[in-house]
Amino acid sequence: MDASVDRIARPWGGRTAYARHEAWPVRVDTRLDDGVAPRDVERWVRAASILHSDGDAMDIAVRDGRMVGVRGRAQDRVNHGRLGPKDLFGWQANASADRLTRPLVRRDGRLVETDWETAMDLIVSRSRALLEEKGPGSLGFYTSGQLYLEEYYTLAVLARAGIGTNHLDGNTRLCTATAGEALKESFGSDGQPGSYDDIDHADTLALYGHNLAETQPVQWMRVLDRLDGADPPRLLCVDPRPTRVARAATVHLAPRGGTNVALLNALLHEIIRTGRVDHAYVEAHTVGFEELAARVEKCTPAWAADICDVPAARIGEAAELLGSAERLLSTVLQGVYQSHQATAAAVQINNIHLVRGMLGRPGAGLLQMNGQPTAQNTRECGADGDLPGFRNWENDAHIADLAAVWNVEPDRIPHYAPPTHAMQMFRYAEQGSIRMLWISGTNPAVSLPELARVRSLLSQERLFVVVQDLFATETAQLADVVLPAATWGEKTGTSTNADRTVHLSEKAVDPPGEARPDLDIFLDYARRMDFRDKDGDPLIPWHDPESAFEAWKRCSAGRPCDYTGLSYDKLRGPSGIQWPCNEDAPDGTERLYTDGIDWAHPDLCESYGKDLVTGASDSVVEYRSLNPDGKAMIKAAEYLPPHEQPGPDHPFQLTTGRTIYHFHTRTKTGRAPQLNAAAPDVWVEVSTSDAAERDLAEGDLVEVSTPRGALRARVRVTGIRPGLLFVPFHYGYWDTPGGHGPDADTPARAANETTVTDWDPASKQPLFKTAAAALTLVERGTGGAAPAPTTTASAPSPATGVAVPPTTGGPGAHVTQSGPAAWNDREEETR
Ligand SMILES: Nc1nc2c(c(=O)[nH]1)N[C@H]1C(S)=C(S)[C@@H](COP(=O)(O)OP(=O)(O)OC[C@H]3O[C@@H](n4cnc5c(=O)[nH]c(N)nc54)[C@H](O)[C@@H]3O)O[C@H]1N2
Ligand SMILES: Nc1nc2c(c(=O)[nH]1)N[C@H]1C(S)=C(S)[C@@H](COP(=O)(O)OP(=O)(O)OC[C@H]3O[C@@H](n4cnc5c(=O)[nH]c(N)nc54)[C@H](O)[C@@H]3O)O[C@H]1N2
Ligand SMILES: [Mo]
Repeated sequence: MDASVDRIARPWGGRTAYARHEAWPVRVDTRLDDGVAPRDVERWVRAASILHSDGDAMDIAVRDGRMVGVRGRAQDRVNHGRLGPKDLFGWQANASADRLTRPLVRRDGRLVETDWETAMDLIVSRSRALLEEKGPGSLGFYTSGQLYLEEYYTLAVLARAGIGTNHLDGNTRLCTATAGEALKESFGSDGQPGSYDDIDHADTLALYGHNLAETQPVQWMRVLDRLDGADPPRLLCVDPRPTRVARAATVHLAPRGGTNVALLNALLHEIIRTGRVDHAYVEAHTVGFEELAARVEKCTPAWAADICDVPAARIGEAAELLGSAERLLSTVLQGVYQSHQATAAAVQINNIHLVRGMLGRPGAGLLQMNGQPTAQNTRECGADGDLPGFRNWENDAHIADLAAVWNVEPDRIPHYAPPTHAMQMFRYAEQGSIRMLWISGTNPAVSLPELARVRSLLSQERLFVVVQDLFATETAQLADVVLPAATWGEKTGTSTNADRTVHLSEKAVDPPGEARPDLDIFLDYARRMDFRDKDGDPLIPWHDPESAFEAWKRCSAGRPCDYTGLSYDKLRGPSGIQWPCNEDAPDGTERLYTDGIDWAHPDLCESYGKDLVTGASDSVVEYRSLNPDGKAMIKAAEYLPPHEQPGPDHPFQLTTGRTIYHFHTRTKTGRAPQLNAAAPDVWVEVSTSDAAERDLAEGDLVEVSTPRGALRARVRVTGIRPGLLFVPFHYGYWDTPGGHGPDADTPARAANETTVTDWDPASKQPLFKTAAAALTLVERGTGGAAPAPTTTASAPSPATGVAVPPTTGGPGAHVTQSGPAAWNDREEETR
């Protein structure tokens, strides 16, 4: 039976309950343009979503050379046919009239249209001049977590072995650097241990700083379906906001911002104290337990209760859930990775799994999540601060191996220091040692911390900025050359989601105007630069997505992320295959570490590790003595208070993040009418008690300020923890009168006007979740509600008694849903 549902008002659709250990039922979500019926669709083209890390498989409906809709793929292992609101509506932005269709170059201070020849010539001549005058270190590349594997790999080869620069990183630094680092610290190498299928088997789910309901709505549907079925899992949520996850939780802890390590140390203390350690597992597969036991010995729930402002009894209940679990699945995301002591905290969650032996079995899994759709590929291809194939930059054998794959001398690949991290690259650009910065698929003028500084450093005369994007973003407007890119649906490539599932997305329609796939742009640049290998042959001999994929397979051979068993043809078969996929595992690999730890041996590991608190690197000698046999490493960390604490001038804590309806800087979702209507402008979440104390009400206009800057937003009074403010970071300036930044006509509204330039010592991930802020009234509301959704964590607190109109998407928001469409209270409870 098909049902039609407003999927803006009901983002998760109807329930298909299932029991533990059963297969998650299929439900196919389809949205077609108004007036288009399924029989009107000429072709369905295979793709996977690129608006989160879930990797939801979907087919694109094409008619008359245009996209007219999308449909979830029933057979896919990830989504079993379901799609989230952004998947259902976001694709409409592709056809937006303001897409970039021609290259732009800056002349007399203004960006003007030009042809590809002129634009590429300019980039190539600047690159050559800089190489000659200042050397490879004067060029930097800042890329994305939203391109395809083939594009990152090509960029990594051209930057590392072509130019020979160490300055290549992704916006994944802002996103999943901590996931990668935490996996390296505990397991010696990146590589996600768990699988989404663990949701089907777990008896306990623990979500740390992860608003799964809004940021991976399809896996949240899976959790909701299990909660409605037989033998439902117990749920632990650690988040200071009343997210949907928090509301469905068995135990919800809402700690003070930046205190994750204190809380986790107390949870570990309790697990050890109550005798829940799997000593056989610890003995067989780990090193470092004694140090952990000593470190957390004094970290009682009462101790943590003071620091975290969470009742000690509640911490005890949470520890009891974790300690009594027989199959525990944990997920971790930005409430940990972008908060204070990010890596130290993420590693303590690994430690819970190691001491409890909760790895490598169905339901016993760990997901150090990704956020962006292809962040995993950025990391494995070495387009961020890693080397391709998770090779270790400090291990000469790994460099020699990579050099052999590329047929270059090893000294051609910079490995004198760790690959430069993004925050450092922007510092180099500010100071003038980087003179050309090529930015692809990211919008740092909205997404980096401390925007006034970012705008000013990108505007410097001496810095040559290339921006490759779909739209004239805030960043593009500061560029010297803008290259119009083709995107999802207009180009072919592979992407790997957070649970190592590889999907192929194929070209469905032509890109607008002269826009070109990112791969073609990088290949064109490499050809013009005439990069050669050591035999004088082209360094990059591949010429299209499939040949790039084949080249990557050779680079991945024998590494943890082994793709050698995959091919485009195979990816057109059963939908979604998890790496490693090779001769030994031709159908892919559901879980890592089913039989001990594979990649932590000193000769194999990706990193020799760091001190979690200071970030100081360990040497190979230290690593060999700590972990000669390549076991998992249990690393302890002491809690330290956040650097920026509330005080008299800035009495609040400020955190930032997401809502279900928007993706990042809204370049796509802001151009999809249903999504934009659901959350049209910025707001600030204030607790009921803080609002009462300061005489603030729903809809009041306030200023949120920190030592860096300020923004203006309307108040939404919610059940957020008292003392904490939350601002969504989606709202920049492209759709304001100013166009690119705050000015006389455009009040500041981007969250990152206020965030701090500070990062985790180990992962170098910036701190978007911990700052101190002040709140002042600018203007009383006129009775209208804040422009914030009511279906989500930002739902108004019932305690205020203020009537706020519910979020709906109107007629265009209806989606068909095949299969049973049961509704339950959990769904309706929000208003
Ligand atoms: N709708 C939507 N989905 C997305 C995206 C999007 O933009 N929109 N982006 C994708 C990307 S790239 C990413 S990285 C993911 C991010 O996905 P999430 O990490 O789930 O999203 P956030 O809203 O950034 O942060 C999650 C939660 O962290 C909590 N938090 C803040 N500070 C702390 C703290 O100190 N401790 C703890 N325990 N929690 C804290 C916040 O209250 C928030 O609810 O989402 C992906 N999916
Ligand atoms: N305050 C605060 N700041 C944050 C965060 C937070 O929680 N709080 N989260 C951080 C995180 S986790 C992330 S991931 C970042 C995201 O930050 P950004 O990466 O800056 O955000 P996006 O809006 O996704 O930018 C992607 C850009 O790429 C373009 N694009 C899309 N597809 C393609 C393509 O195929 N090719 C090309 N060339 N361009 C394309 C889009 O139009 C867009 O301009 O923000 C970070 N910043
Ligand atoms: Mo992210």
